[in-house]
Amino acid sequence: PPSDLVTVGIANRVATLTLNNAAKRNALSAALLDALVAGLKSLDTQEVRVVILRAAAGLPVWSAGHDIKELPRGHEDPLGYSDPLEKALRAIRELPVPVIAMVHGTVWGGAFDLVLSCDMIVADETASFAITPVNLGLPYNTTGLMHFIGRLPMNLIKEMFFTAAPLKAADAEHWHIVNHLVPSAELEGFTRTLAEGMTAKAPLAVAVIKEQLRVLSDYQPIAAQVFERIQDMRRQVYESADFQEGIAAFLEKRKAVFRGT
Ligand code: KGA
Repeated sequence: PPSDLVTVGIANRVATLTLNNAAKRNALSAALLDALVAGLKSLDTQEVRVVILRAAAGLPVWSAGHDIKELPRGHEDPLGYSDPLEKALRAIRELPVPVIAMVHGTVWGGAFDLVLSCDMIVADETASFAITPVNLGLPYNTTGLMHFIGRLPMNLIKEMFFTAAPLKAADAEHWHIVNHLVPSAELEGFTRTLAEGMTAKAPLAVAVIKEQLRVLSDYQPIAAQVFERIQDMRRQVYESADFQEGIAAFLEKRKAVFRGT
């Protein structure tokens, strides 16, 4: 059934998917992500040649990231393969047409992974980007880290992950996180022009180049033992008292006190 959490509009072969839950700051709940994936799957990619992913007009928060209330409370991988966020990231990355993230406002946690999983980002001066698992005591997943490694320099990744501090729009432009930084008043027009410029290009070539870039940038052979060691280290983190504390602190609207246990 259509959901009002994500609306879909199509004009001139460009589909616009709009995250539309202002009250919850577009937190990436299972319901919102399922609606996003359903919206993407509903597109006829013969007809639609480009997708724009945006938040509803004027919201100061583009998305608050993973719905923290829906994170499993310990003893379960918080970002497992079947997590709704992971499914949505794959749906965007595997979609055979370009997806442009149009960003007005602040982007948090898993929502940063979401916009980085789009093929390009256009933002305005209100945009900022933060990756925040260390505020929650959450061990980020390996696939997610691969998304960052494929896109950003290692020193920036480390600064962003270790500080959880939002990166301002100008710095995001400096680090090539955004393809274009444009004034707020021009954001929609600029993004639409960029999208429409791709709609007449050869769709088979576009689709296969997108898929080649995905497969090549994801390609990272890793020994089974190494992967299992990383998973075991992650398990110790999501089973820790600190992870419980991180989530509890968010729910109780207070600062977390981490003890390293
Ligand atoms: N999950 C669940 N609910 C959220 C939420 C989230 N990520 N962010 C906001 N909400 C809810 C919040 O509980 C409140 O609900 C409402 O949205 C408005 O939030 O009305 P209620 O029921 O109390 P708030 O905080 O009042 O809005 P604000 O003052 O405008 O502040 C907006 C921000 C975005 C600054 C603030 O809400 C915030 O800091 N949110 C958490 C941002 C964050 O750390 N996200 C990362 C989530 O982790 C994540 O994605 C992963 C996987 N990670 O980092 O590894």
